[in-house]
Amino acid sequence: MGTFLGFAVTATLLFCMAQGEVLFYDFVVNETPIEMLCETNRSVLIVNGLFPGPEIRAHKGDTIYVNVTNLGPYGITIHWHGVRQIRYPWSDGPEYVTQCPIPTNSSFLQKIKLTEEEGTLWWHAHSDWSRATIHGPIIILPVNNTNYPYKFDEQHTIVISEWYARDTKDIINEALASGGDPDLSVAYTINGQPGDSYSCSNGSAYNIMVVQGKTYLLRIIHSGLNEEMFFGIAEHNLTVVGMDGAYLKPLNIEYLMITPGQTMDVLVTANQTLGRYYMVFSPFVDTNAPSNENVTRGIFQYNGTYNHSETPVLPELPGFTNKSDAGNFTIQLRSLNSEEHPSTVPANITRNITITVSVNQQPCPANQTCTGPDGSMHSASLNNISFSAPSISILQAYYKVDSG
Ligand SMILES: [Cu+2]
Repeated sequence: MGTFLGFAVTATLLFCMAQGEVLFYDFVVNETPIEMLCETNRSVLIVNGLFPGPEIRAHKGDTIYVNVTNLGPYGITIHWHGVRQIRYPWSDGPEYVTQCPIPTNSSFLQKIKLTEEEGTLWWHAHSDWSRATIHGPIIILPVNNTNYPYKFDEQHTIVISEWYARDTKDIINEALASGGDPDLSVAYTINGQPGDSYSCSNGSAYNIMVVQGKTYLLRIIHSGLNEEMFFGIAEHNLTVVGMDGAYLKPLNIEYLMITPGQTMDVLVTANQTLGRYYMVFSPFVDTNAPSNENVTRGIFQYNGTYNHSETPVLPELPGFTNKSDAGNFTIQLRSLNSEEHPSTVPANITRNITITVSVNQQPCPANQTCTGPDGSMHSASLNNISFSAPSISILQAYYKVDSG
């Protein structure tokens, strides 16, 4: 009887976990004026008037419906980055791959099926470079009655973004037409704030107020398009405990390196003298391509009585081109692989696939001027095959069109 009851209880628990809650969100995409770097009335495409956009907060196993209304001037889609969308690819977001863009002045109900993900992920537009300003966090909490595999007192979300001086659709369209390098970003921002290393941004750096002795979970999301970034907080060690919606073996380090699209969950304990300490994102550049070598700074600020007007302490981060420090960080990352959070990577390899990613040069078409290397056009490829988006969704065509 005891065994039978035990089985019944376990089965019920599993059933509850698999079901999860159903949550609803409304996203309205619209051109909205934003104040940034001395400019006060430039409009950019954002969601619900927010940059970064609104947070989705759910539990593992929940199902989320997001009604996306596009009031912008061109079609967009929203992608749920890192959500596996197991057996439900229909509203995953990549434009012309799983769905067509949502046209101007219309809505589409997108479904997000959370299954194995737990930790921090993010959502972003998946049309051209619209993701530069259309993005926000997805926070996935442990199922009720289960715990984080680590302890903390408070949590904060940190979204690092790249800011461009012009409309990002114009930038990418011009680069594609000319075959040259797209414009560089002009600033990096932490939660929409470039911080005090830029003019016009004094006094508006992103601040985390901390209490001595407490431990903070920082959910870091790199929503940028191009540059990898080093991150550190002056005089504080970081413990990386999660990445891309999965737990890691705790890794204690002085700095981390995060790539565009990645998310990292990091613990930091306020265990230093009362004061103000810079948290800095600084680019890591491993190619000869031009890059924005600015940094962005926020402040990790202790509560209490001390001289608040003293300049905050700066962290020592690896230099822009320091490949070995970048590699030394990445090579230490390991999945948690505990009893509660097993690693389910297949161990029996039956087939090897080699994929070569390259940026090639194509000859400039006749009667055209190209601005790529030696007057050519840049052209990216996988195994020397390039891709240009069709005008219908590949997934829908595959399932719903008989021929052609
Ligand atoms: Cu993505």
